Amino acid sequence: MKLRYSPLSPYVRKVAVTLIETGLDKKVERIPTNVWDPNTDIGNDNPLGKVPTLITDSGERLYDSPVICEYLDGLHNGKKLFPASGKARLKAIKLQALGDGMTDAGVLRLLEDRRPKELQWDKWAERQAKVVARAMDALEDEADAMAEGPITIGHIAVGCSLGWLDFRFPDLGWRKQRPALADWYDDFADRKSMVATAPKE
Ligand SMILES: N[C@@H](CCC(=O)N[C@@H](CS)C(=O)NCC(=O)O)C(=O)O
Repeated sequence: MKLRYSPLSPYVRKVAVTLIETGLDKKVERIPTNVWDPNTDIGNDNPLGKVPTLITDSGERLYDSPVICEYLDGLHNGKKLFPASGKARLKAIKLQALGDGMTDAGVLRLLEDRRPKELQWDKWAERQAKVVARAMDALEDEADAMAEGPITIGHIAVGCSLGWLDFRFPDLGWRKQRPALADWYDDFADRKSMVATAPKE
C-alpha cells in the first residue's frame, strides 16, 4: 500500500496512528505530497485534491481519513477500532465526526488567518473559533466515558484534533475550562502511536 501524506496534516495523523494501533505500519510506503503546490499531481489519485490518500495493493484509491482508517481496520485481526455494529459503532463514528469536525473548523480558521489581510473575514474566523469551543465543550461532557471505553477511531480523531490545535494555536488555553478533557488527552497523548506521530515543525 502507498500513503500520500503531508507531515503536519491532522487527518494524515489519524491514518498514521491507526497504522500503528493496528500493527500495519510497516506495510505502507509513504509518498510525501504537497497539496498546495500548483503543479501537484494529487488530483490523479484523489479528485478532491487532498491528503491522506491511500493506494491499496490492488491499485484502488481511497479517501478520506474515515474511509482509509475503516479500510485499514479491516486488514488486521486485533481489537477493532471501528465496532462492527449497533450502539458501539454509532458512538465511535459519531465521536470521529466530532473530532474531525473540530479539526475542520480549526483548519478553516487557520486558512482564514493566512489570507492577505485585506481578504480576511473576521466574522468567519470567529465562527470557526466558536465551533472549536463548542466541540470542546461537548467533548468535556464525553471525556469520562471516553476514558473508560476501549479505544476507537473516535478517540483517535479527537486526540489528533487536540494535538493539531495545540500545535497550531498554542495560546488557545482550552484546558482550564475543560479539566476532564485535558486529563483524558494527557493520557491519550502518551500512547506510543501518538508519541510517534506528534507534529513537529
Ligand atoms: N475530510 C478529509 C480532510 C482532508 C484534508 O482536508 N486534508 C488537507 C491537508 S490537512 C488537504 O489535503 N487540503 C487540501 C485542500 O483542501 O485543497 C479527511 O478526513 O481526510
